[in-house]
Amino acid sequence: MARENGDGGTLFSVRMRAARGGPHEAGGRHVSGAERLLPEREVAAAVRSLVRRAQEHPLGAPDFIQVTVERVETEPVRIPGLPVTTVAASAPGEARRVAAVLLASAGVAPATAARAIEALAGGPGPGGGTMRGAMLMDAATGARLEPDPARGVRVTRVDVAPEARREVTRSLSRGRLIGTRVREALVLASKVAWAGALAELCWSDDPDYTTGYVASPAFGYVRLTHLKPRGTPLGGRVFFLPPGADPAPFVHRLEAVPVLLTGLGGVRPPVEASDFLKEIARDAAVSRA
Ligand code: WAQ
Ligand code: MG
Repeated sequence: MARENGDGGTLFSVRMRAARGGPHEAGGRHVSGAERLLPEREVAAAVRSLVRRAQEHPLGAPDFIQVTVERVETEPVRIPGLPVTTVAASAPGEARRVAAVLLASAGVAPATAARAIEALAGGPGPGGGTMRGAMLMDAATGARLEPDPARGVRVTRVDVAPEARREVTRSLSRGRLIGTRVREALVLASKVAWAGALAELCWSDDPDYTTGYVASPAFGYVRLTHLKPRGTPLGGRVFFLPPGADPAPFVHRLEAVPVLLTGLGGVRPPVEASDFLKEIARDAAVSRA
């Protein structure tokens, strides 16, 4: 039975994926993807805008675009968004040091964090390409747990709640975070944290987008400038699971349970990487005391 959301209408999941050189499952390179969760009256406009986004992608025009529109049959879970911090790093070396420290503080073993960074830098897909979805890693052992290592796990059925959009846009633009990219990444990361990941690591496969992030329920969504070198077409996402966790229920939550963000956890002014590292060390000393 379809349920009404707070906005009075049935929700639809709208998903787009685009590839070049054939469909993904025939070996095409992933170009662009996106997911929305919307009231019915907004579906047609969203489809148009996602098709246009795929066609105008900086990685080059796709020759395969698939858009799926599907009614969501269950009531969405409403969750708050993660708080946002921006850490200004000077180069990938420094940004990745901060990422490693944050991942360790969230319970990811240092060797696992190093393996994740290497996988993203080298191309996480089989043969060193990109993936359409995310890798899953056991935080302790670094073992890859995604059922399909070529595709990865795709987070879908998530969006900002219609009634929270205005406030989310306002908070992000007050923090000088304009555009859909940051918002979509924050929405995704908030669902991943809610679903039970200890942490997430991400940077884009878009050659010119070099800011990435580490997120966790413990410290929120921490953006890191220069997490990847400019010009490389490799990137992706890693979701770290608690040691020994079964990936199946986690994947089910990410793909099948509809989630709406009810707001944002705050946006902090940017902080220099060196100051941020001191801050983390201080907090760690306090919690040990
Ligand atoms: N579920 C799982 N993995 C995904 C999804 C999804 N819905 N969407 C993208 N990915 C994976 C996939 O492997 C992509 O190749 C990779 O992530 C990168 O996707 O605060 O733009 O859309 O300034 O290129 C982060 C920082 C930007 C934003 C990330 O990723 C900020 C970005 P992209
Ligand atoms: Mg991309």
